[in-house]
Amino acid sequence: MVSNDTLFTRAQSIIPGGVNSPVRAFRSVGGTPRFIVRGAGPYVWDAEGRRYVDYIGSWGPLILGHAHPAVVRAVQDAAARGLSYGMPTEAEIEIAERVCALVPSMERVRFTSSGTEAAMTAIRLARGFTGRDIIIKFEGCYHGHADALLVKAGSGLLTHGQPSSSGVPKETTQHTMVLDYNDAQQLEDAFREHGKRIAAVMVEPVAGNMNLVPGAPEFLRTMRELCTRHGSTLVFDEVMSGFRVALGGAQSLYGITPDVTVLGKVIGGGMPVAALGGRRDIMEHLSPLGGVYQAGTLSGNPVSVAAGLATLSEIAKPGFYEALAAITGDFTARMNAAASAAGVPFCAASVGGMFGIFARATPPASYAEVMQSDKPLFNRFFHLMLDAGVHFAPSAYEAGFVSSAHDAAAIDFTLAAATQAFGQLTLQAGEK
Ligand code: KE4
Repeated sequence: MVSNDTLFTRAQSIIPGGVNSPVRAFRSVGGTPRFIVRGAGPYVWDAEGRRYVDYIGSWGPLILGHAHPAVVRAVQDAAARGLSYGMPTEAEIEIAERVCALVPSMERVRFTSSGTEAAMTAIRLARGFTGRDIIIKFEGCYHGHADALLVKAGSGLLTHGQPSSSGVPKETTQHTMVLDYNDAQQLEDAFREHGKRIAAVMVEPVAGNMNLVPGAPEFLRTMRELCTRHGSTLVFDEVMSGFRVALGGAQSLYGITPDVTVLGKVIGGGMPVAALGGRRDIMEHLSPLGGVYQAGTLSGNPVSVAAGLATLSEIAKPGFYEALAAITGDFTARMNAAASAAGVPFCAASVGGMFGIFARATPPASYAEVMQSDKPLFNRFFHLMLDAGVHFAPSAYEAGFVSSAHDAAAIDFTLAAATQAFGQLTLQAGEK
């Protein structure tokens, strides 16, 4: 058996930070990432043979749990017929028809291999469709790592954003404005000042990249109304919330119809599938019909699409989301009760199969409130739980995910560990 430490040292000798996506490196929580060798249902096992109840779920895609038999079988069958053609297949038509039937705002859809590609394309499409440049996004929302979206708030309220990453020229972000999430007044002000120059507003309707912060209905309604009035494109980034908070995504919960939706994660069931879709008159500006270019060698890949179709078949079954929301709601309610009983400033909240655990007394409703969380306290909780065999997201600023495979045994195991952890945090606080 090789230890996680040995693997991490070896990984860091050849991969920057030892990981292929930064959040996996545990730099926010400290310690050594667990190198996973297999998953089954709600569990993963690391290189040292330790089992964890998994609440990362590959950051959202694993809504059926790990190695679901129907998904594995679909992938095996597709792979045995060939891995990729770079030529159209009927399966791509089928997944397009299924996704558009489940998300009626999507009259046309184009598939990509990652959410970043889909979000980047949605921005380019909105600019091509409107002939305008300004994009509005919100502090705390993440839409992948395309240059135009790696932007933090500018110095002034309605000034243009500053790059949030080195290597991004400020000319690339000068047309991106970053406002406060859930602040409808700021949005009104921005449209009053720039309205006819705004190509798009891009938002996570239920934000999951600053931990879980649901969009306020008034905020999203104002956004819809302003985009309609000014001819700007409303883009819902539902890469995380799509097929996660409800079968029809957040847009079905709020009853708001965006012009373009970005999807990912669940629609691939763990394989690389993402998509953008929306109004036909907008989508037909995409190449080869229109002048907005977009392409991808493995877009609509048959093996990935097979995983997506198998996943969509399972989640479309009657009662799936009611059961998932019930498991997740019960979990967060019991976490709140355990934290309250221990007298520690923790709380939890959920929307469908997505949840947040916060090191603060009440769930945050804004980025500023998220930033008031007690990060060191969260990190101590994270490691107490990890040592007890429960793997939450290695960051105080990430949402968590429950799958349909999280049965009573997994949830009860988690609550027993959390009760112990909260008790130890209380003891530590008493020793200070
Ligand atoms: P990908 O390029 O990672 O497939 O999707 C980017 C993306 C776009 N939009 C939203 C709302 C997203 O949440 C994401 C990716 N989410 C992160 C989780 N915080 C993926 C995890 C990671 O970066 O490793």
